[in-house]
Amino acid sequence: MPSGQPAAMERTYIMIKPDGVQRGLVGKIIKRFEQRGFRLVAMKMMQPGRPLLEEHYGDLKAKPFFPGLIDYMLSGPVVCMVWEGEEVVKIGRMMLGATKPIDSLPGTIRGDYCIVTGRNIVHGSDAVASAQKEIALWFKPEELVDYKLANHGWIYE
Ligand code: IDP
Ligand code: MG
Repeated sequence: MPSGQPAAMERTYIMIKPDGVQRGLVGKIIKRFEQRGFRLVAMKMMQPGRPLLEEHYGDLKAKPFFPGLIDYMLSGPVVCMVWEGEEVVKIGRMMLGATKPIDSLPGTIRGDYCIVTGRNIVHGSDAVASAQKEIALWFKPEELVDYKLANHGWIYE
């Protein structure tokens, strides 16, 4: 893509994990996406069940940490969100920081708020295709709200 050209609008699935909720980080995490300029498309709090979590993390089923990961995700409510904006999948992952907090730079969510991989606060889709799958898994179409952000023209050229 030539530089200066706007990239396509994307959506990503961001989920505050049970440790993020219990540690009172919900507002801080939402604030980071808001202040970056992204548009909140959908949000809900829920206690996910095992089948939903096993589907969400289906690619990791063979990993030794999978049972522990599911138990962790079952340990309390999560906050599920869809955020929209140009390059939001890639930028969202940068805002989260690396999977392992030891590699997460200060200034990222994981780099600021956690220490171990198994309690890393937040989930974010890793590609546009997985974002579409995850949004469809966690939200009904009617839960995605269509509106124009009043400051859109101050965020995009
Ligand atoms: P991601 O969340 O950064 O996309 P993935 O590799 O997709 O990272 O792993 C999903 C989640 O599984 C991680 O966020 C973390 O909670 C957990 N996880 C990944 N690797 C380990 C590990 O080595 N030990 C414990 N938990 C892990
Ligand atoms: Mg992942």
